[in-house]
Amino acid sequence: MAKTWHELIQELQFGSVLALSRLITRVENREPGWIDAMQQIYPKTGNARLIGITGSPGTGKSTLTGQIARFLVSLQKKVGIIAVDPSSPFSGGAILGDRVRMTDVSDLPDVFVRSMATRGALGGLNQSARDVAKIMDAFGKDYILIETVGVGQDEVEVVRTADLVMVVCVPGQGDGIQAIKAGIMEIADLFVVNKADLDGADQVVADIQSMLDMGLEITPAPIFKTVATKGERIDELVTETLTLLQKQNRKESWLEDRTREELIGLVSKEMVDIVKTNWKRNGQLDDAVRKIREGKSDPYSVVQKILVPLIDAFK
Ligand SMILES: Nc1nc2c(ncn2[C@@H]2O[C@H](COP(=O)(O)OP(=O)(O)OP(=O)(O)O)[C@@H](O)[C@H]2O)c(=O)[nH]1
Ligand SMILES: [Mg+2]
Repeated sequence: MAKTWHELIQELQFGSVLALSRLITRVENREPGWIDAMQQIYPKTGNARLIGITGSPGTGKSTLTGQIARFLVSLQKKVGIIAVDPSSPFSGGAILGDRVRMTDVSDLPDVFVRSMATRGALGGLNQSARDVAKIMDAFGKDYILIETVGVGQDEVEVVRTADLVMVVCVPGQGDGIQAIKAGIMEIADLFVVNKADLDGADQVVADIQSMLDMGLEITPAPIFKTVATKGERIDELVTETLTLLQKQNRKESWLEDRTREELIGLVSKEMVDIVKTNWKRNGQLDDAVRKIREGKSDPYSVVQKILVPLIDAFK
């Protein structure tokens, strides 16, 4: 017999990693009852801080994430890692790559690693990542590291909602700084120039610095040179991260915006799902399509018909 939501949530609170893993899967799959479950989980959240780690592909984000986790564990902190993988869950390659590089980390007690595919997240990438983070939070994680490639809009959205955002750059990537400029620069609370063992790291620091100098920030984001593979300067990076988090750089208005966006996102998704499910069940979708094709109706009239009762409900 499969466990009930209630049983899993109880086990989650007793520290069962298996329950944590199962709850995440069920919520990700939007199994019936998931909203009720999240409702019960929500009051147990609020302790964990979310750290977004983003940057171009191959900049060493996973290696860095692993090192940060390791350092946090040495400070007796409990860590969750969400690795958002750009490849499909079925292509395997990149996910396996992440698993391999993070194996030593996930073997550490108090570190829980979860990979998520960019595509195919039933609740949308951003919402699914937030759900996963909340379940980890309720489990008792102190810090949740979210790694995403900073290329697509969806991936940037995911880290944008974190309490602190690290942008990872490397030397020798001609487009390194160029890639950062496109939308990610503004969301960085902290810059990491990783692979500082390679030539040109100081140039990258200088490039970022000059970009920051052009900005209007009163306190520009600090820049750290690291060598993730050797764990160099990870201690300083984490210490500064924790200091920044303690100062709470997010304003109440920002937090309100985040809540507002989440609410609107959830409602739109759920409403569309309800309409789709019912349409399919009662055959109205096929009906409408046929009528439109036969020229007996049009998409606007169909939409209007659905919206009227909704609008009435809000009167
Ligand atoms: N020389 C050098 N190589 C590094 C450093 N950090 C990571 N690497 C190497 O860079 C490669 C990519 O590292 P990952 O940690 O997988 O990078 P990533 O940004 O997570 O990659 P994607 O998730 O595929 O975008 C690996 O071969 C690492 O060993 C570093 O500080 N110096
Ligand atoms: Mg990675």
